[in-house]
Amino acid sequence: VNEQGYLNLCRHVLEYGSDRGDRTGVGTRSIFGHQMRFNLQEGFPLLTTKRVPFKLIVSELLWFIKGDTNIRYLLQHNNNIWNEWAFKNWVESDQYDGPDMTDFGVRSLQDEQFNAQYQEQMDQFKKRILEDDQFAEEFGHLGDVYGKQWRHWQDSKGETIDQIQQVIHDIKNNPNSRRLIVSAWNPEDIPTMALPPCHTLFQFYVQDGKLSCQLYQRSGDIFLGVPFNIASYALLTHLIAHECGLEVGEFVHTFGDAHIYHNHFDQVNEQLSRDMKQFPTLKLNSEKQSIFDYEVDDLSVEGYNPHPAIKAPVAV
Ligand code: UFP
Repeated sequence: VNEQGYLNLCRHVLEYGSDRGDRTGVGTRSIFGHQMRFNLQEGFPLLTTKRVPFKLIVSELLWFIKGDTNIRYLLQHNNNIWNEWAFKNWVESDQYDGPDMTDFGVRSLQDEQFNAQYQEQMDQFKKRILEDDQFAEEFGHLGDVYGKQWRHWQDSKGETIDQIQQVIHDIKNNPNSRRLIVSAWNPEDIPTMALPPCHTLFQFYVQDGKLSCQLYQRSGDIFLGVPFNIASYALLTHLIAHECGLEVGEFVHTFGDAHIYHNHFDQVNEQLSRDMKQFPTLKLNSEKQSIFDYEVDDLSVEGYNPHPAIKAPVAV
């Protein structure tokens, strides 16, 4: 129950994982293949052994659901989680003429002077995205990330497929289907994506009036990314269940490479030393029916009394 499954995963990886190099240069301890289950009837799976920022999960999910791939909407909601990926495109472009930002992710952790420069460039970048339409159009885009694949998958005839609309239609009309799938993994688009999708594919299952969802996540940063991913898919399941007149069932979270970055070990141990509390309850604005109609303020959690947040550097 609760987040025990998550805490067990942390312990398991620390104890039995293999130390590996990785794309970011930070290094991880990792396992391949794992599954956790959350019964959504027992509360909303927002971790309590550290605070997880629910509002950021809401604005990111609504951004995916809108089919938006530009960070401007996120910045308008004070959500900074995708900034580094857009910033990378900007500083690598011909138009950027500021100080050299090569490998800013690793360097900003190691070099304080560089970090100050980086923060300054990032602040200017965010300001321009918010204030300058043309700049936002050009540099706020992350390429063909989730929003594009979920809502506007480009087919070979030049038409687009709305996978979300389609899966909702199928859940309502053919709940026994074994084909209730949304795929974000589009091999043709991988080269133009800021980050190839970590949550690769998900499938729904309807039984006894309850909607369950299983996610296949190819790569999971257990400390920073996964707590977000759990809450995000739990929320998506609630929204789709509500629209389809179903109760929520389980969220099944399946992993490929599940890893803890070497510079997150202290934080994970701190988290493991804490007692878990009751999961909160999700509140939806009951006037909204379609998942396409929600605004950030329509969604909240009640009874969330977590331990304090724990900071850790993001590997970019
Ligand atoms: N990551 C997550 N969840 C996400 C997301 C990213 O855990 O939703 F967008 C992590 C996984 C990995 C890194 O540590 O980001 C992506 O790197 P790679 O593409 O090399 O797997």
